[in-house]
Amino acid sequence: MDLKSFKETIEKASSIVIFSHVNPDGDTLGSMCALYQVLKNSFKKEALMVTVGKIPDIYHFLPFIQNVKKPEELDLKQVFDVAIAVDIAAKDRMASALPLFENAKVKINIDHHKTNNNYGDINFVQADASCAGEVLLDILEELSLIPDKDTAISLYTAILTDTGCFRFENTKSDTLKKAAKLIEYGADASYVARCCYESKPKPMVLLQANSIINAKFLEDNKIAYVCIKNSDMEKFGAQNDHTEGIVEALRQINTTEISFVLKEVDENTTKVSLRSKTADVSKVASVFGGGGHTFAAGCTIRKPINIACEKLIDEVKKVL
Ligand SMILES: [Mn+2]
Repeated sequence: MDLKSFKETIEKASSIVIFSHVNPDGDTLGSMCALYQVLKNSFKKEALMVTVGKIPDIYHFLPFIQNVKKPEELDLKQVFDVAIAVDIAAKDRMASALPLFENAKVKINIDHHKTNNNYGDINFVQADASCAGEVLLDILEELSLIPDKDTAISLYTAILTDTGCFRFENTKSDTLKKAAKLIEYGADASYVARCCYESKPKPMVLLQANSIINAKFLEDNKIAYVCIKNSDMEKFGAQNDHTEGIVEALRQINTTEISFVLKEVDENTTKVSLRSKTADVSKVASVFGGGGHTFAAGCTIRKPINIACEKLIDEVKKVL
């Protein structure tokens, strides 16, 4: 039903905009680039791609990524026929680009977050899918559209990165079958892995090492966390996206049950990433207005980093 209206809506549209979430990752960018190309090749539609925040350098290999625009380059009063959000758990994750989504005549929501409240007119939300890329691949297959090589590379990137190289609990038999299909469609697995995991800028690696050295441990080492201040970032010449991977590195310790990273955005704003092995950290994130998955969640706390840290520790202890 939704699939039929999806197809008809796209066919009728004369203007389409695709959104990835703020501070984009491999899933949201890979899915967006894949969808862009499907619209171009199969529907003959030239869509606009939008993201807020820096695109991490490692994702510059994604086909068509250079076409992605920032909201400040656009007229936010424009009215598009169709707006499509990919990998966006909640509308506010579109940040300053949100007006473009809200103004659109038809809103489509393609996602895999269990906290997604079906905010679109047409919703494809599969909480059991490993990533938004998997949901998109399902849609393409239902429509009998075979991804070309570039589309396959983008979708494979979405699956590879959101499953942490097929290691996380969201890696199901179906996930591997889809990844295998994408390789058949032309995605080069070792090329994508090299781009995503062996192309880190030096400041990122040094910041990670420094963060691990400065990590703190609580509750018999069950909780591992680190506060990253702007002064740490400056010391290594690191950029915002260079904190990625630190929270997972802390979870790798055998005693860690819950890990989290607090990142100073400014004097009164702190960004938080949480990971766990068994505890539900999405509950912690939602206390502060954030969200995500059981074992991977995030939020922003409107407090200085030290105060945010104290409040967070209290909530983390509750779910331990
Ligand atoms: Mn995702």
